[in-house]
Amino acid sequence: MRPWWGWTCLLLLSVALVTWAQDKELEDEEEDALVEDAFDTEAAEAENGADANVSFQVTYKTPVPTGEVYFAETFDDGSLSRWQLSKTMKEDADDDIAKYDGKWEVEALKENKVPGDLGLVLKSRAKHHAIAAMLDKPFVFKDKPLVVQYEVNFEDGIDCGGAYIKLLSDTESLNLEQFHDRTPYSIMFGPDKCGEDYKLHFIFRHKNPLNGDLEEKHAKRADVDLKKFYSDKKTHLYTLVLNPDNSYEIFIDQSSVSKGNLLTDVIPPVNPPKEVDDSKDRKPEDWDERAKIPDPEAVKPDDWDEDAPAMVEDPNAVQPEGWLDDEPELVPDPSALKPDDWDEEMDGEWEAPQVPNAACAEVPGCGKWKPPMVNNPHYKGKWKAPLVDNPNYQGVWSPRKVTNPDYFEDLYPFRMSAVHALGLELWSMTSNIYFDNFIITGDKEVADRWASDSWGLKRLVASANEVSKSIHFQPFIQKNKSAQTCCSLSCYNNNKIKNTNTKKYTCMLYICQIYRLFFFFK
Ligand SMILES: [Ca+2]
Repeated sequence: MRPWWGWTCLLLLSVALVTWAQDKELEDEEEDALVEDAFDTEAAEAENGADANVSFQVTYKTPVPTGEVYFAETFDDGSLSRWQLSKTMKEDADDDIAKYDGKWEVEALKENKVPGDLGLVLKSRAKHHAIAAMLDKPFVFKDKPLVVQYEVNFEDGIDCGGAYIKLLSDTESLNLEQFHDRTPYSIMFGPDKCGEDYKLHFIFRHKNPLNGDLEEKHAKRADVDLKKFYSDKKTHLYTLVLNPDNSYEIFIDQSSVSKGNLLTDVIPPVNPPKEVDDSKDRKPEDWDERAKIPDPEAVKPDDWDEDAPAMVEDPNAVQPEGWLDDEPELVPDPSALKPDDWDEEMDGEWEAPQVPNAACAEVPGCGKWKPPMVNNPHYKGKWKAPLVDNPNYQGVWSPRKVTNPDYFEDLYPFRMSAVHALGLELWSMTSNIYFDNFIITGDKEVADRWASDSWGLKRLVASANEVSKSIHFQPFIQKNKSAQTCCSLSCYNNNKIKNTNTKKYTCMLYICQIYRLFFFFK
């Protein structure tokens, strides 16, 4: 039975919320639209008796990029028409697994579905997968940043496998039917995990201006624990921003996790050292690398006995009483009989096997008694002179430096090979890796707006479902607009508190807590 004050509280709080909402215009129009859409959809579905397992739903519209993009893909039309499955074989792999025959599907998320939203899902376990699509136009690394962003959800967790993408170089031989592990790429970016090694790759291929060789350069590791992103079965957003000034920054869920510079924060470095060791230089034979030497003036003390043994018989030991010096520990078995087939000529003289002497069973011991051995207090071992600083020490030798014949200086590694396709070439021991909302643009704001229209909705739905599950107030929500509006906004604001109205957030959170209490006592 509900206490009367509960209803009063609810009524007052609802009125307060409505009044407050009328007085204050919401600052973020997008949030408003989202939440109102959420309510409208919810109400409509409640009327239609729609799926009650989805406690929060939003009106989903396939996002449309708002600025110049080189590639954008939502998969929401259910087709892979712009994508090409690889028809080739992986090099250097056993024949039975060399084919890129892993299956891809376009389907909805397994958990926290957003109706109308589909993604690309890697379906096969322990198979090679390869799929790629051409960009609308090549991205040429000149004066615009490269922004590449996409979503990953490890729907079944991840044991060992990758979810990274490759931006394929714009070469004459680029043929997506032949996409494989050696297809030239300019950038590789995204999650990868095996065992306890959690990686977020950012690798680019740099062309040596002297000889044209391409070498992989690996950015330093991210500054955060990646495990939570790969194991929580939620959809996470991965963003790489690469700027013409060679700086780069990597984001997960729009929070920076790593940043650096292509000239200073990659391994191996883009530019080789100006000088290198002279391979012809040899260490002089008389080069003295001994920092310490035995003191040449030290003398062995006269009383130092190098021959004293380390162990001696214990001088204090006393033979235990009852010890039988004249009895052997083993005696011939008196009950043993010579076997009938024993041939003394062939087998030698027969002897009974030895058994423990019965006379020794009740006494401390038999045979000749010896005192136990103990450490010798006079033992000193071989005398060695103490070590002193070597006056002739010359330090550790190293060869002289000479000018590096392979030296070059490339101050613009950003200007890498243009990219013309986006490919996923992956192996995984866990299936159901979900990808969605790929975008390549020259403007981070375009990627951010795209994210708020796509990934932001997914996160809102997932967070709202989580709250709904945790406080069991789904039936209540379906009856009460204020509670849903309140809690949806609170959840949505939870991650945006720094950018939104703190007072509004605090108020809503407070009201939500009251609702929680209300249901606790219900
Ligand atoms: Ca989608």
